[in-house]
Amino acid sequence: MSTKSYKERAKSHSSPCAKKLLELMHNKKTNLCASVDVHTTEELLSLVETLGPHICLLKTHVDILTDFTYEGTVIPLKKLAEKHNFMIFEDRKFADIGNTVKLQYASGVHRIAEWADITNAHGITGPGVIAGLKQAAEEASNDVRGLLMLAELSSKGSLAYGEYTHKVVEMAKVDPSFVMGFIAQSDVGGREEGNDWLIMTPGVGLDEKGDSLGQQYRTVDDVVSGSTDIIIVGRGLYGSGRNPAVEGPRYRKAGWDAYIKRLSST
Ligand code: 5BU
Repeated sequence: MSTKSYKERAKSHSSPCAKKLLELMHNKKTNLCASVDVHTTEELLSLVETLGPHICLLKTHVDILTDFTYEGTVIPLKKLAEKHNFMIFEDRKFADIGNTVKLQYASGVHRIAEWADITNAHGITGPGVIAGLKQAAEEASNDVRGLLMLAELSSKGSLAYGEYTHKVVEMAKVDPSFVMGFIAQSDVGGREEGNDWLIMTPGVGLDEKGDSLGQQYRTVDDVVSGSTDIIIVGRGLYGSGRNPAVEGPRYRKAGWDAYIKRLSST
């Protein structure tokens, strides 16, 4: 777990993308990432307009959208990101050989490398996945790009633990300027060489314990007092019966208070 402030960590981070995100978090006073999994661009943009002021990061799954277009979806999303000052993380979970992920990241209808500040990948295929994605990022955009490696998952029965998690953390060390951290549920380590990995944690909910398809929720305090730098919250913000205008500030406050508590406990 890092006990330093986001501001301090921004100064010395090896990843330009992590630096940018940490500065944003410090300035905006939020460690909340909203995960907005909806069917239409209209729903997405409307939720982002409401949640935008409270988040440091928006997590998307653009392959869920039935009406995705670059012009109709990405351009307005980027405008909202500028207006409300947040970054964008496409949760694509790449998992193929380097050459294929390079093509998938840059091409197709989504052209993720052109617009998403951050994406993520499984380590199952080996370090070529990192090299392939990095090449695509460099060719597609002059903006900073960051990669999160999937070290642990929130779902029941996940096979990503123990030796597998350890090997993914070792793999990340091949490129600490592009790999900015991990999707994880705990402090996965790997800081011995001075790498200051960011830990982002999904499966966070203040009211539910899980869903009927294996999702497991932990509280904001539980994860942030452990090692989580950024909380990823989806249905807790906009699920049925929830008012995003109320839940946005509620999760933001919970996340920030837990971070301040962690800082003052050191
Ligand atoms: P939820 O509505 O808060 O359950 O949504 C969680 C989001 O995080 C959803 O988009 C998942 O795809 C994503 N997720 C996750 O829940 N657990 C994981 O371990 C990983 C991603 Br990796």
